[in-house]
Amino acid sequence: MKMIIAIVQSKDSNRLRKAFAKNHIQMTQLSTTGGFLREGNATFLIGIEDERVQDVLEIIKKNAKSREQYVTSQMHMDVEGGSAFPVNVQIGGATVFVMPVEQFHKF
Ligand code: 2BA
Repeated sequence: MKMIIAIVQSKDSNRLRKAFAKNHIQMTQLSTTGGFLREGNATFLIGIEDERVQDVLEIIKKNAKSREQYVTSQMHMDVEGGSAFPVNVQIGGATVFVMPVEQFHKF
């Protein structure tokens, strides 16, 4: 079994949640905040059998879009002493971690 952690943009989260439901993939959705932009994003926790990992990755790939965004990053403001200027960043589609699960219990 694997634990997949997928961070996607909030804009894609509804579509992705529906795709997981349609494919009978159990998951937990968390409302999270990106450390750089400090904007809301969504993190999905998906515990899944090894043989279905590829299916899950395909679903994420299909439903999470990459976007370019001009932002006035709070981090730049912090680091550079308040001089806010816009930077162009490419966000997503998805940042995905796949980890082995040592044990899985439901009590
Ligand atoms: P944020 O930390 O808000 O980052 C949003 C986007 O800003 C990133 O997109 C990246 O293109 C850019 N970015 C991040 N740090 C930067 C920096 N120091 N200088 C210039 N640009 C920077 P993604 O790479 O697609 O990441 C999207 C979100 O995924 C991130 O939101 C964060 O919440 C999460 N993430 C990305 N890499 C991660 C990692 N290694 N560990 C944990 N979470 C991660």
